Amino acid sequence: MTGGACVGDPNNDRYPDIFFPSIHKNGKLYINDQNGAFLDKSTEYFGYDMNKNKVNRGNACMFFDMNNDGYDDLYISTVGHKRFYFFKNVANGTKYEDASFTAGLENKKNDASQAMTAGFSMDTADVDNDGYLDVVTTEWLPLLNLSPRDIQFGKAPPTNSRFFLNLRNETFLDFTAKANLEPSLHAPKDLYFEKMCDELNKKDLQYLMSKINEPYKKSESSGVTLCSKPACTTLC
Ligand SMILES: [Ca+2]
Ligand SMILES: [Ca+2]
Ligand SMILES: [Ca+2]
Repeated sequence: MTGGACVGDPNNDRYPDIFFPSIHKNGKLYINDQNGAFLDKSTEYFGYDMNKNKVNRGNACMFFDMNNDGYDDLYISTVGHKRFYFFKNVANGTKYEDASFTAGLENKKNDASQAMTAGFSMDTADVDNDGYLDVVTTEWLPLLNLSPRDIQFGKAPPTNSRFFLNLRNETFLDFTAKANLEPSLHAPKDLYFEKMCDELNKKDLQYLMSKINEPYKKSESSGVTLCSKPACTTLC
């Protein structure tokens, strides 16, 4: 899915809750009342005035527990904005605080390029088997951010397609290049959907992608081992 709602359990009561991102408004969090209904708890969790756009240009979203405290944290990709949003779950599952920059998940565009985000789907998996979930994000049109001069000199695109390694201290490291996942100038455009998995349980990463009107397929760089020694010795 390129964008849309996500399901998680931010209050850790074992009843699934729903977040709906919004391009033009803040997005809404509905908490399961355990009786077949969902209650809009956006203001309580985010503390924002719904009439003011605090979370701009939301597109896709994903709940995942980045620090294994039992409470799902929330990541939101954006389109046509300067950054993504990452919300840390605090106060025993009753509030979210914007931890985008402290966690290293702001996924900003290259400041010099004046480029805007084009974030699409995201996924999470424990790629290095350290017990902490890692994150992959994708971008709709990675080459939009390049000037003709950038392309001429082969500059790597400052794309929102990133792989973030969880450093187990509530921060993430952009590990895209070291994981051999940096989109190249010849990378497929319109990369819409990704999935990380370990289908053969070989403790490595298969990186799956699809393009418009093409079937879901495994990328040529499948089987990237992210924590082979010695590359990750100091990081994992
Ligand atoms: Ca719940
Ligand atoms: Ca958490
Ligand atoms: Ca991990």
